[in-house]
Amino acid sequence: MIPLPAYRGAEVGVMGLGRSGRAAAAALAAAGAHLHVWDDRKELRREFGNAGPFDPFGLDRLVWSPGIPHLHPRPHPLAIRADAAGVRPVTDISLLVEAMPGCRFVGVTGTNGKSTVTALIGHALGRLGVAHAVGGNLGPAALGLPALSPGGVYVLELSSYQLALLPRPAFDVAVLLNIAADHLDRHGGMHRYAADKARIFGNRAAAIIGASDPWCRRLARRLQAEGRAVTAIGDDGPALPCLPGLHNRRNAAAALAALGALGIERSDALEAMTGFRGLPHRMETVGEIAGVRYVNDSKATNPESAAHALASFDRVRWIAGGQAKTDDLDALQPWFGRIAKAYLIGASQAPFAKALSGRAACECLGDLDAALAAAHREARPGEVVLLAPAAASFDQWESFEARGDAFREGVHGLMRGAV
Ligand code: UMA
Repeated sequence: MIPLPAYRGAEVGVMGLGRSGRAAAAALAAAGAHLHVWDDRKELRREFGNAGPFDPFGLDRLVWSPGIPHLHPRPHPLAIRADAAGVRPVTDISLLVEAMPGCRFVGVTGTNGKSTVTALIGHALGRLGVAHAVGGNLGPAALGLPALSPGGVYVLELSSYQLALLPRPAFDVAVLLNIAADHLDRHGGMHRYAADKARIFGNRAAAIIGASDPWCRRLARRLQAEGRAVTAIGDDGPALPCLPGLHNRRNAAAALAALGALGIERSDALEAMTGFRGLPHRMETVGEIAGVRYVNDSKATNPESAAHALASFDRVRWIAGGQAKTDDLDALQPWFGRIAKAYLIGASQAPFAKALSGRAACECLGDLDAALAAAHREARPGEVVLLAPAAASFDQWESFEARGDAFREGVHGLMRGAV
């Protein structure tokens, strides 16, 4: 837990009692702050012994959970009251950065790949014996991380929600991997989303930026025009055994650049990165049956991310669909030729079938079990059965993790049956 002595006796509000709010409340209570907590779920308020109304007026600080809208699509009523009271909501990230001034901070964001890059940097620092902690959007929450001695490195995955609430520069090294349409309702459109992502650079961080999309390229040019040193991430990153695909070479290049910005020699960083086993639900090979590989990329919740997955294999039995962020599958256009057949599921199966019509063979199967069974039946040796839904999971699952777990269990069941 992060010590917060500056908050002893302060009046601090904590809005939202999920993972980040709970960690913040625990750290603030341990510091001796006067806590005022709120969550729209009554049972959570009760758990914290708070029965009364929540008034932002007079608060010294208001710690705001990232998932609660403070501007778009509509500000939460308490955000409006906080604004009227002159109290600006911040996230737990700000409190962590203020509390650990002797440490170094690496921030990693991007629409896709940020968890992998965050974990890869953390893995390499561990292999190199550098004191570090990894968390943020990836979890654990910022204020639940251990307190590091001066010189230690916090590697934080940052969501656009967290960045939108960041009042001032926070990071020594900032990585922006890519920008594609996502969470647009929460940011009020693509320009605002890109601007919120750009907040990661502040006015001093060593800037590492992907070069594969126009939003990032434009931002890199702007930072260079301001005289900032910018490292552009190309396609020439190292190929790590557990990270297949071109996009993962870019992810590895970004991690390498971040380690370089921390002063680590390239050869040491490269050696430390090998042995990284990847994260679950991200291009995770879960089994092989009769020459067919089964890959769980349940985290591919938008078409751009699914395109990276399709690009990684020559011939794919593609399981896709769910709660679509868009019915437009044009981001996948270059890779339609790699689809042996698409097995469509969930709420978006009909619009996805329409988008694929005349471009790739497809069938609407309804749910994951039926799609996996059909793909397994029809796959030929050398092909890959790939779960990369290009859509969120919430129409049929609690989370992308639950969806990926079900896929993995299904494959393991097929493997047992195949023995
Ligand atoms: N709540 C309200 N009013 C609302 C909305 C929510 O009171 O209008 C309350 C809920 O009842 C709940 C709490 O707020 O009790 C949830 O807060 P939260 O949504 O901020 O979620 P946390 O549990 O605090 O988790 C957050 C991140 N969640 C989001 O940004 C949505 C977690 O990222 C992160 O791991 C965690 O902090 C620790 O830092 C998850 C995520 O889905 C992985 N992130 C999104 C993504 O990756 O796409 C951005």
